[in-house]
Order: sequence, then C-alpha cells, then structure tokens
Amino acid sequence: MADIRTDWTLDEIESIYNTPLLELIYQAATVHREHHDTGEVQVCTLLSIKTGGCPEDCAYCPQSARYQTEVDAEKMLDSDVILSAAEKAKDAGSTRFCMGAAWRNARGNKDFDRVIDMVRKVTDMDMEVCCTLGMLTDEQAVKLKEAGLYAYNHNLDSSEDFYNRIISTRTYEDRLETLDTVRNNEISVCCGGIIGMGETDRDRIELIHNLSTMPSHPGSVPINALIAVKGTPMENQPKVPWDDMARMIATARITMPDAMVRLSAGRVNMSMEEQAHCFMAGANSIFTGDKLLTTCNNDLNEDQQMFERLGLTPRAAFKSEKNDAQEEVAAE
Ligand code: SAM
Ligand code: DTB
Ligand code: SF4
Repeated sequence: MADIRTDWTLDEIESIYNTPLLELIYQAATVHREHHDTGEVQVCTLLSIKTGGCPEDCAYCPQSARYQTEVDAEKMLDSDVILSAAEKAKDAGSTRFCMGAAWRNARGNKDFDRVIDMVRKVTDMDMEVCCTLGMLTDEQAVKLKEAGLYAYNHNLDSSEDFYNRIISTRTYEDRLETLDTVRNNEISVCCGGIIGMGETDRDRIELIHNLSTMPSHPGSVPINALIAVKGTPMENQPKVPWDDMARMIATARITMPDAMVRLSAGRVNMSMEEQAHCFMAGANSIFTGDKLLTTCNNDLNEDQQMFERLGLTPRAAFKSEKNDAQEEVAAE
C-alpha cells in the first residue's frame, strides 16, 4: 500500500510526471485500486449562483468584468431557483452540489446570508455541499461550517510563478491563506488547477508539488483543461491533448492516493475513450449536468451510457474519503 506522504520533493514529482505514459497510468491505477473502489466515480453538479461581473482579472475566466465575453453580470439567483437546481441534480444521480459565485471574496451581506441558508437546505437534502466564493475570512468559514458545508473549492490553478503572470489582482499567498482558513475549520479542501494555459511542464509539476505538500492533502483535486472562451486573453489557446490530462491525473493520484481526483472542465472536448484513460489513471470524480458554471458540459445521457459501458457506478454521498476496504483491513 502506498504511503500518504506530504514530503514529496520536486525531483520525485518530476520523475513521476515524466514516466512513459502507459507505465505511469499502470502505476497510478495500482495506487488507485489500493486506496479506492475502482468502479466508483463521484458525480458532482455545479451551479453558478452569481454569474459574471467579477472584479478579478484571471486571464482564463469568462466571468471577469475586464473581458468582453458573452457572459453578462447577473445578480444572485433566487433561492427557489437554486433549490430546484439542487433537486434536479440529486434526481439525476449527483451526490455533491457545488455553488459558485464570481466574487473576489465573500462579504458579510444579505447574499452571503442567503448562501448560508442554501448550504443548510441543500445539506438537508442529503447532498454533500461545496461552495466556491473566492477568499474567505475565518468568521465566514465558521458560519459555512455551522450550516453544514462539506467542502470548499479554491484552486491554486498553476505554479506560483505562472499564477503571477495570469492574475494580477491577488497573490498565490492570498489563495494559500484561504485554504488554511478552510482546513482549520475542518471543511474538506477542494483544490486543484488548470492546464493548457501556456504553462510549462515545470509549472504543472510545481502545482502538484504545492498540493501534495500541504499540511494534509486536499480531499478533492480538480484537474481542469482550459476551456478557451472567446473574449478572454486565452481565447486562442489550443485544445489540451488527452494524454496531458491523463498524465496530470496520474501524477495527482500517485502523490495524493486518498484524494478524490476530479476530471473537471474540458471533459466536453474528450471522447469516451479519452475519458476512460483518465479514469484508468486514477480520476474518480466528474461534473455532470448541462453546464459547468458558464460553459457547456457533457450530455447527461452520454454520461450515463459511458458509466454503463465502462462499468462505473456513482459513489454514495458522505462516504469517507478513505478506502473502506483499507479501513476494514486496519480494523482486523
Ligand atoms: N471566484 C471564485 C474563485 O476564483 O475562486 C470561484 C469561481 S471560479 C470560476 C472557480 C474556478 O474555475 C477557478 O479557480 C478556475 O480554476 C476554474 N475556471 C474558471 N474558468 C475556467 C476555464 N475557462 N477553464 C477551466 N477552468 C476554469
Ligand atoms: C473547478 O476546479 N472547476 C469548476 C469548479 N472547480 C468550480 C469550474 C470550471 C469552470 C469552467 C468554466 C465555466 O464554466 O465558466
Ligand atoms: Fe472571478 Fe473566480 Fe473568474 Fe477569477 S476565476 S475572474 S475570481 S470568477
């Protein structure tokens, strides 16, 4: 059984990342089956509860107010719209509902109070609730936790060096501080990144290093392929090759064996065969539903067919992030 380590060196991660692809996938699949039920994939659904008009300048993001994209600034969705989207997601087999807001940071206002109310109500529907609302204070994290929040998404996106080239309105240190706040409040940390933004292999390796040497590994690690949206500075970036996704996923799986590794944005541009390689490489979570936040996602029927053909089943909500089989062995 692979140890859970938070002392990975950059050299070790570089050597894992550069392993010939099929050998790398084999090694990741070995770690995956030791730590997880390989037939299970977590099904999550996103909802953008507050879209567009964001003051930040993240170069990949269609929701930044600085770029002329087709995404307009909207006010926060009504509570009944949010709750019916959560019900629809649950009926479609999703066990985690993630609410996203195009905010630099959460503020102590009426909208935040409504988010708290939504967290409580969706948790009562027996779904794992995740939020991604930008930077958080300790006081806000306490309120979210009290309302039942299961996880908080806050991505590092890339290496610190590349991050500073694509975002000028906040620092990597700001991100790390919010992640500490989330972790200290015993909310599961969901933290990953994006590939395909023009970063080097070294930036990707540094991202995995920063994630896998946190005080404890994130509960979930979303690996996003850039969706190059018209109007953003990254609109002309080429499509991410599927093997780059599989390589990132495998490296995340080997270095963070217990984490849920999510094949996140970009799945819409991948065939079933390409996605199958990513599951083989250790991905065990996806987003389903018509939309991610503002962009199109895979067709639900096609996803259901994919689960059938690959023999995958949706993972139950609130299942411990550690392998049950492993816990049983430990108990004997
Ligand atoms: N505003 C909050 C924040 O930045 O943390 C929450 C919402 S933000 C849209 C959530 C994450 O979506 C970002 O951290 C980024 O990793 C991802 N994302 C945004 N636009 C993307 C794109 N075009 N392609 C892939 N991932 C993207
Ligand atoms: C994550 O890592 N990816 C999701 C979720 N966390 C919030 C967001 C993807 C957004 C893709 C672009 C869009 O739909 O706006
Ligand atoms: Fe705003 Fe988040 Fe988009 Fe950055 S990624 S522009 S913070 S919504």
